[in-house]
Amino acid sequence: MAFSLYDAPRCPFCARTRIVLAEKGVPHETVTVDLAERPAWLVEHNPPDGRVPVLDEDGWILPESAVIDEYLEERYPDPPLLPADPGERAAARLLVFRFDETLGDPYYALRREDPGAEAWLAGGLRGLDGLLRGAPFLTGREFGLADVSYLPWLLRLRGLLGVSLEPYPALDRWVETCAERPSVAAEVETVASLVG
Ligand SMILES: N[C@@H](CCC(=O)N[C@@H](CS)C(=O)NCC(=O)O)C(=O)O
Repeated sequence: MAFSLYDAPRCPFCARTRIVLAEKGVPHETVTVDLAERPAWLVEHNPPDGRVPVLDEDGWILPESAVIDEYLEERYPDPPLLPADPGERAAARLLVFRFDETLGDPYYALRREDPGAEAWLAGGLRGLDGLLRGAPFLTGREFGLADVSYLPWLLRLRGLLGVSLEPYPALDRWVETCAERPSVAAEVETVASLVG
């Protein structure tokens, strides 16, 4: 079996899948896509917009970062990125499910410079900070899919949009702890390469 990841370095959804592939050590080829000139074959693979990431396994196509990451988790259960306990797994999945309203929507509002975006984002960051006061990781006791699902945006807030995480000490500490993992350190470097 051979995996290809259709990928764009600047895309935080792709970063989710890059982190999971790295954590699990899954051999794969990366096909870098120019999002400004999206190839027609990508639109055919993932209609209607040709969004990335897309995973291609010997011609079988799977889009949607959260779905790809769960697929990889089931396909390569070791090392696990979801807790063993069903309730803890559900709690991690709930965070992934609520990503848009918690962080994604205010993040993109800030990027568009929408009125009220800063306060909206601050509310989301406070919520995440509160969760991380009660547990070392968003996935619970160990690093996992909920952490993977939020980290790429936190790295971009910090590295590209100049948002300080200092007002959110537990969140700030969590980013630093996660960045010690090679899979996330690679993403810190990717974000640094996007500056300018
Ligand atoms: N729900 C999708 C979102 C993927 C997505 O929006 N990717 C962006 C790049 S970050 C994209 O391809 N956007 C279309 C565009 O830039 O035209 C996922 O989780 O994979």
